[in-house]
Amino acid sequence: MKTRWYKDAVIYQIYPRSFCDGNGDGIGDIKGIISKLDYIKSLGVDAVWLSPVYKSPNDDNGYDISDYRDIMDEFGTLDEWKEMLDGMHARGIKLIMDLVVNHTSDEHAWFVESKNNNSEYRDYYIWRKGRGKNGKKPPNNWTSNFVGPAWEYDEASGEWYLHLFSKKQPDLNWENPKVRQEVADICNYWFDLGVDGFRCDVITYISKTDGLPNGKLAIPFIGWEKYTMGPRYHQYIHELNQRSFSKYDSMTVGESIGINPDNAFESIDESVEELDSVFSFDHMGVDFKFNIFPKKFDLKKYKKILSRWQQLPKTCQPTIFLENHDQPRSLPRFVGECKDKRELAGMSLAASILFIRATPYIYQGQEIGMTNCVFEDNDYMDIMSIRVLQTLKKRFPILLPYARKVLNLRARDNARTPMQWTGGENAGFSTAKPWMKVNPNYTEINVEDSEKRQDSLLNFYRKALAYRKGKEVIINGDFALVNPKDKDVFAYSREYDGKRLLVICNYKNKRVKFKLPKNISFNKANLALSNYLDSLTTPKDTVLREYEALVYELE
Ligand code: TEU
Ligand code: CA
Repeated sequence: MKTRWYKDAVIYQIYPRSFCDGNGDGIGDIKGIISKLDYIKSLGVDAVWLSPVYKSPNDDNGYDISDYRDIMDEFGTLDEWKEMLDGMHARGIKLIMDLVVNHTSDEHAWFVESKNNNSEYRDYYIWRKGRGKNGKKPPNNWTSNFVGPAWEYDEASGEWYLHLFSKKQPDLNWENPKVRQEVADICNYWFDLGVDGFRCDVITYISKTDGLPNGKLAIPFIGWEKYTMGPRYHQYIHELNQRSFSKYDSMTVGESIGINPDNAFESIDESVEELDSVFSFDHMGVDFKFNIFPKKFDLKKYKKILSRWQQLPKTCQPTIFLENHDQPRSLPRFVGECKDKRELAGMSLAASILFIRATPYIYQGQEIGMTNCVFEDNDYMDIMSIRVLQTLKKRFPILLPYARKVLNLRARDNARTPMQWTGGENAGFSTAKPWMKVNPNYTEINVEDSEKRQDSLLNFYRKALAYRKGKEVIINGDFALVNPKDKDVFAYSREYDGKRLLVICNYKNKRVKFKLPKNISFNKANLALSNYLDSLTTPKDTVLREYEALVYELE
């Protein structure tokens, strides 16, 4: 039975490698997570999305899985994982695991077997003959998301295998019914152990265009292909839903590149029985062209995109996130140089997303306002950053100075620096030298310090989450942008059954005018939440202070 609990849930994302090190080897682990369960509970979140913890050679930090039914040695054991799950459930926190099934690791037993031409596992992956004389050219022009061709040649069999990410992440062949049954079995294995749902990694990639035709080159130097939302995407996900997701009171969220408000209905409406929700990336593209090249953040555009998701029928559940392990930090990304107003800016961002109709995701460190980090070439640990730098050094060294700037802004490493727990050694993340650079601003930005101050961003998140809980107007209310053309202020109203909410958030580090539209009338107003001590108790035409955020209940 589906209770659709995710409609009133806030989900906290943990990137385990960087969350907390429990055994002093410099790498975050399950023991570390267990030690922070009370902290997670104290935030008021309802569930945790845990990035992959399965066995993996870590070419892509766990997104390359070599055994779907066991835990990575560096992270601990299955018994520790069970202890963690029990600890979460005991606190009323659900667990969403990461399901990475577009590809496996090349060290997965299936792929090792698959290298043998005559094995029944050959067809678990996508093997093709090459083009050109002797087949020494890749089967098509597709490029991997991590730079370079998406095909790797295998001498022994004289064929190529497809990998849309690193060559250590061969793509599974979903056309093979056995592969699809394996995936359902894996999901059921974890459901039976008690997990509450899955975040489905690059799930729209699973069905490839028939015949694997050449794709259009759309991103200079990097390429782009036609492999999202292939012809049997819906069929495969519906089948998985029937074999697994629908049998449990679960929730699923797809990482769904290619899904947008126009085609979302056929993917997430309750009637289609596929996924319960998706992450879309259209709002992450407002300040990065092709997801790579920085451009100026445009709040008007941003609001328009979010608002389009809000207009979907109530049987489609939107999601909202500002950060994850693949994105730079939201401070100062969406709010400009905030300097000494960093926490106020974080509050304005928080208030702007926490009261729309959506399941919000909060990424570790976002709740204390962790920021991007400055990296030298050798600091980068992410395979993507490393490959970009390597390729440029080899082939386009002239572009390096520009690329270094872009990389610093865009790198996934920005979100992966260790969680800043204290102002002490290694930010309290580990007693040993952490696996990757700690952001030097940990002396100033850390949980310990945030706990001490009533007016910290951390405590604002707590207040906001507590306020949100169980409010029909937030879960189900109609959404309308207020002053959509305003380029400084993100304001909106919600309405449900006569109850109204008005949210006003200044995204700028300056004072800006706010005009209350005529159609918003009320007899009584109650200021439910704000980030200044002396905010107006009744909304009216006013001048908002730097990053001022206001939430009103109207009657
Ligand atoms: O991400 C998919 C993906 O497309 C990103 O890696 C993208 O390339 C990145 O955001 C830069 O734009 C998922 C996981 O979230 C990511 O961590 C994995 O590396 C990737 O899949 C492969 O599993
Ligand atoms: Ca460890």
